[in-house]
Amino acid sequence: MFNVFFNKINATQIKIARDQANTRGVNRVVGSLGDWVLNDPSDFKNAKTLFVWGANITDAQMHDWHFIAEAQESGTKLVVIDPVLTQLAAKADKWVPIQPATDAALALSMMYVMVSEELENRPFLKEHTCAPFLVREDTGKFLRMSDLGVEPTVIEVSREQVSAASSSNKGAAVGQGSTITKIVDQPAVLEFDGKPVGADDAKDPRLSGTYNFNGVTCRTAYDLLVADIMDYSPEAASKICDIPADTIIELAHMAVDGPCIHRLGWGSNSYTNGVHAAHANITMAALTGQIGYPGAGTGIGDFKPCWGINALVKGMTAAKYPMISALFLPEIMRTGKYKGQDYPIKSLYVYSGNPVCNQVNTNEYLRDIVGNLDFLVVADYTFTDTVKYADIVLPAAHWFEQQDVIAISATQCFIYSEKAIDPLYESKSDLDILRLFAEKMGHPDLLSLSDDQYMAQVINTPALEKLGITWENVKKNEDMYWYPSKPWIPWENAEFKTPSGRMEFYVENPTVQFDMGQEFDVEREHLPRYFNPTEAYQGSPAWDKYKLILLSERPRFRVHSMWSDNQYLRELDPEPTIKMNPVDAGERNIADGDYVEVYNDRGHCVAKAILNDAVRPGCTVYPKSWQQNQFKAGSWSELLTSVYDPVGVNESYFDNLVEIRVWNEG
Ligand SMILES: Nc1nc2c(c(=O)[nH]1)N[C@H]1C(S)=C(S)[C@@H](COP(=O)(O)OP(=O)(O)OC[C@H]3O[C@@H](n4cnc5c(=O)[nH]c(N)nc54)[C@H](O)[C@@H]3O)O[C@H]1N2
Ligand SMILES: Nc1nc2c(c(=O)[nH]1)N[C@H]1C(S)=C(S)[C@@H](COP(=O)(O)OP(=O)(O)OC[C@H]3O[C@@H](n4cnc5c(=O)[nH]c(N)nc54)[C@H](O)[C@@H]3O)O[C@H]1N2
Ligand SMILES: [Mo]
Repeated sequence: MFNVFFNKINATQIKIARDQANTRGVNRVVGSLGDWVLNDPSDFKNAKTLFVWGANITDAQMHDWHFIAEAQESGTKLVVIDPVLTQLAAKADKWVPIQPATDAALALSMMYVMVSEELENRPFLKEHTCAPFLVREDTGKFLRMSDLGVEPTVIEVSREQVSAASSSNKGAAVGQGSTITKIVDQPAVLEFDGKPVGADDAKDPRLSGTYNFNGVTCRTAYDLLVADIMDYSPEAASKICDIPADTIIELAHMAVDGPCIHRLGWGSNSYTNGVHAAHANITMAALTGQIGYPGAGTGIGDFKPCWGINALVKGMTAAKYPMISALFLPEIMRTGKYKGQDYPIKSLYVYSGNPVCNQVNTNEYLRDIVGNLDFLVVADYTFTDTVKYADIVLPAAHWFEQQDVIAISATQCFIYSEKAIDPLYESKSDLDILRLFAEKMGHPDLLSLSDDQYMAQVINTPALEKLGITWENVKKNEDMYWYPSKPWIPWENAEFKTPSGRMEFYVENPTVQFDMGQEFDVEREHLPRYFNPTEAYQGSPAWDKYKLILLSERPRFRVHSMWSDNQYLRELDPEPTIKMNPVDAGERNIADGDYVEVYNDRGHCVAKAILNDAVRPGCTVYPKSWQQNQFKAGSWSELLTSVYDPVGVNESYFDNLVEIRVWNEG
């Protein structure tokens, strides 16, 4: 409904810049079935080992925890890679307290062990990955059969075939109608006898080898990967990751002895090298072949694509202006320009978000964005940090005050959320608010259907009706599953959504997660690599003044800032706190329970110190999303950098250094 309204009035929409780096790193290797997909958690028990990289499932994905507990009971080993001894890490068979922002180095080193001990899965590499593809040294692109004088073939495939089987994803699709014309120009590989042939025609392609094409050296993608990996012996990576070399070797052996699942959270995602951590991780699956069958997979979260919903409700028109990433907004507001053109943004409508509390660099946000607006409107049902700066506050109805359907992707389920009471006082549902706007802004018929009619338009599609799911049935049954028969496993039969249909750990044409014309180093992006993040490492430019890495955790008793004003929950969790290692506290004469000031060049805040060995020395952790009026001074987001990686276009919540000192009121 927001799209219907905003597109009609030619508004520019803001693209959130979170949870993006992981997505880029994984999807550029396997293609996309949607963001953040992984084997259904009920499949975890089929894994011999479950690796959890940077996720705190007991606190942040509570609905998944019992699946892990049950998997452990049935023999699955749990390995948790996290700088903090979280609740989840405490339950693990093995906790690996990694130095922050070094996950890519660990994964590269695990691959070093696999390759040097010849543990890699060669049949899988040859058949289902780009490993044997020849890469041209001059262009960085795959050598194609057309380079060798073989005419591309043109094939016709039916549209149904395309959607049914992702293997027919090979080649570029053109045209409309019931069939699609595909031009297939195969990447060249070296056949066992050394002759170049099309990848899918080779009997036994070589993983290693060099080919001279008119004076241009071409090497296999596998050789290029191995050359990269060779810098990361367990001894070398041990220094970067602060993990014993023996542990790295042990982890590599566990990762080879499958089936195993690697579940990535948002830990490594929150640094400017996060894309490569995810890219390195999924490349391990290319080496082991452990993906796409029960107990085997690599991915983020546990989302499943929610197929069959219709987004084109009555009144929907195309957007006139492209979306803008939240991370580009400060610059656009400072200069009034976007891509060299005048782009004067005068007003901002905020709903279902609390950016002053949750986005990075609050002082910049307030100065450059809020400070350059003529008009800020916020629709919310609580008095948030963002509401404080609004010119007009619209009291939105709570979800208890309206009916809705929640498509819970994690559980493959539509849940009917019934209206409990009528909206109190002047509050209105978001849709009713938009209806009033539309009327006053000259579009009285824009949102003319009833709430029920819109719901029916969204849900009553042929695809869902086949499963017996209709709006009427969802209302009656209260919850309905769209995948009732078996746990979902992405990439079954090793059919990937890349141009070649294989895992392309060598990325031929790197692209950015959100394109606003920004420049990036294409050469760096072809393969997974380790490099320093921006700030959160010893020796970074900020290191002279600030020596503690600032991490956050999900608040146990809130969802972000939601429920922060709930008095019962505040009895359990009354005020902002920060955990630090007793060694770091001792050096700063900080005692348990002291109020401390956490600060850097960007801002500061005051919180209660909790001394805790669970945090690595050099790291600190705070539960996120307290609101400004709950601090004695400042707020967490003031401390966070707005620097971002142009490829991931993601907020860097953990890529920050701070110092901490005892705070005396006044
Ligand atoms: N209770 C509650 N649950 C929530 C939310 C909430 O607000 N409250 N928010 C929800 C949302 S929107 C999201 S996106 C998810 C995110 O949930 P998670 O995926 O769990 O993400 P984070 O809490 O950001 O961080 C996960 C872990 O990464 C670790 N970490 C930090 N740096 C690194 C690193 O360099 N390497 C590794 N390996 N680990 C690192 C942190 O110590 C932390 O334990 O949680 C959701 N669940
Ligand atoms: N330091 C740090 N900061 C982070 C992160 C981190 O790891 N560390 N993680 C980031 C991540 S992953 C996320 S997802 C963001 C979350 O950031 P936000 O999306 O800003 O999270 P919330 O605080 O949940 O804000 C939701 C707001 O919408 C309101 N609301 C709820 N339902 C409705 C509705 O139906 N209509 C309207 N109009 N309003 C409604 C709520 O009252 C609340 O004020 O935080 C990010 N910020
Ligand atoms: Mo999130």
